Amino acid sequence: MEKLLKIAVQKSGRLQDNSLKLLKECGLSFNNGKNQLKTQAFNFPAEIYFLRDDDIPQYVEDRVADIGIVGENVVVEKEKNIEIVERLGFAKCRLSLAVPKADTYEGVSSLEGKNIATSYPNIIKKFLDERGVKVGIHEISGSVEIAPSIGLGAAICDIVSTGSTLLSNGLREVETVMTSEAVIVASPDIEEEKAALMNKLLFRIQSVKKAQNNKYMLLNAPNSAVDSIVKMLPGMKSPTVLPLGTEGWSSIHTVVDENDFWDRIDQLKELGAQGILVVPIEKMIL
Ligand code: PRT
Ligand code: ZN
Repeated sequence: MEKLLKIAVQKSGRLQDNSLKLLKECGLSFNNGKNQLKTQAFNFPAEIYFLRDDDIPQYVEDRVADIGIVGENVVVEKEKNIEIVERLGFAKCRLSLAVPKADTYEGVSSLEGKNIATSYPNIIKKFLDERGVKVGIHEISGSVEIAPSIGLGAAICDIVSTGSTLLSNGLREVETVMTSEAVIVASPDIEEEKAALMNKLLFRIQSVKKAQNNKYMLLNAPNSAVDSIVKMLPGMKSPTVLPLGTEGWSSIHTVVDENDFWDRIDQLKELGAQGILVVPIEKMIL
């Protein structure tokens, strides 16, 4: 029987939508019924397991799952024998220390001897040990932000994204302990056949990621400006230049980096470009 790549994703929560979207963009098609715990892809030798995110590192270490999609914060906290094989760029957040707004804070030493409420005991302990600060750790699994107000700790260490949860609980972020994003993890001892399937999937993921960071750009320009425009738009090899129906004009097609296309557009307009279209790319194979 053909081997299946067993992929663990979060059953429900912040990672689920983007994890499934990514697998679908990589060409995997599968049914994911609401209460399903396991499903098989129709067109790729893969099986998808729906699990609590906290359990994914253990399952991957035990090779119950071959790979998993999980937050880096959970990977670091769980300290399992697994490795990050790809960073996915979604579910970005940071793990931070926060104290009640009115409390004085003059660096981590202000926490000496105090209790910290957190769902990330290993990470925060290591962070403070390295800085020579001794604290008590009060491990709680949720609603960490209310801990100081009910006497469960002088500070908290929790995930922050916009910061509005801290604000509405009267807390102030004082240290970033780590930054995080969704990642793919695998066992360092993954078997050869599974590794081959994993690499096939990773190649597709990289193509999807590249496409997301790039845009396809089309524009019209007077022939006198084509050379200058081509010089500033390297594209994948070099831009495509096609004559337009209107005498003396050309159409230029190229790929631009998402991060700098606004800057490019200003320069292009100065050079006489018109009718600039920027469209998404679905996949990009270099
Ligand atoms: O049920 P299961 O155990 O699978 O899920 P979960 O409840 O443990 O995790 P979930 O779905 O909340 O988060 C999964 C992962 O998403 C986390 O491990 C992070 O890697 C990532 N992530 C990204 C976040 C956030 N952003 C986030 N904002 N995880 C949690 N939060 C929470 C945070 O705990 C706090 O309560 O949102 C609140 C803060 O948000 P802001 O925007 O108010 O700062
Ligand atoms: Zn969880």
